[in-house]
Amino acid sequence: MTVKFAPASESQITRAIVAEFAKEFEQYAKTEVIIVGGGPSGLMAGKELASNGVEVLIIERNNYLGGGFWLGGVLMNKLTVRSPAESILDELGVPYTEYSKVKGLYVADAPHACSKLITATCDAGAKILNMASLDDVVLHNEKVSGVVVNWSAVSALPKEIACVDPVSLESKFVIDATGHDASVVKQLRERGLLEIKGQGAMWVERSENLVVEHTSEFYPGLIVTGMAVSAAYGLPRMGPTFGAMLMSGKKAAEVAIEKLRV
Ligand code: 48F
Repeated sequence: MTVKFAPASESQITRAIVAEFAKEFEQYAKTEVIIVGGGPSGLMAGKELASNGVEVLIIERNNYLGGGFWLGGVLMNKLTVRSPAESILDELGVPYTEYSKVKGLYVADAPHACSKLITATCDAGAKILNMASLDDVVLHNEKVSGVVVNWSAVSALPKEIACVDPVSLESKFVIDATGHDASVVKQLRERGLLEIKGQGAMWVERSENLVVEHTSEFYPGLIVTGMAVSAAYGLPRMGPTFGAMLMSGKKAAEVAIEKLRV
């Protein structure tokens, strides 16, 4: 097979990357919703917001999206969801089977599910800033009004050469989807603005319901979703099952949409 690629020089390729990145970064320096964390809850929230016409930017410290959604438990790449969350797998077009010994417990291929969720979120129009880590929050009149971010690589540099100032991005709402870390919530705790309980011990039967129930605006301007909800409210952990992550992401988007309408 002979292929003749379109002509483009090295510098033209560099310019294309810089121009497109700068255009998007400039536009999203001020946006409606910023989601910190691109795991299952953050991606789901991003998909729902973008498909409802909300301008949304997801900030992810890794170069890849998906968080803990690439695997089930330890090294096994089968993930579980409990009814009624299989409806979200249907929505994403992810195949699954019901585990023969437990009614309402479904198993899917984690790489397949994760790729489908990432695709759906990007297709819906959510924008991604990866390799960027939360450094701080923007706080205007006691309301979270954006985030301060730095390139993730900066934190890996020795302190004596890491004098790199971060930049700020403004938004009407920030969603903490950073999982067990609850990084955004912890920024407010460090300033003495709120107390958090820290995650409780494992109890899957209670945890999933409680995470969805407690997905809410935790501080003015800051909505929590996924395992960040557990850390913020001191709820039990749930281990390798993901229904509550997906449903909590959906609810976080609904909370933001309702508040944006006010
Ligand atoms: O950890 P993660 O998958 O959070 P989640 O959406 O889902 C939790 C489950 O994976 C699992 C569980 C229940 O099933 O217990 O653990 O709540 O995804 C969190 C994402 O946030 C990124 C991190 O790299 C991951 O992709 N993240 C965490 N801290 C920061 C961050 C930060 N400071 N800045 C940017 N991204």
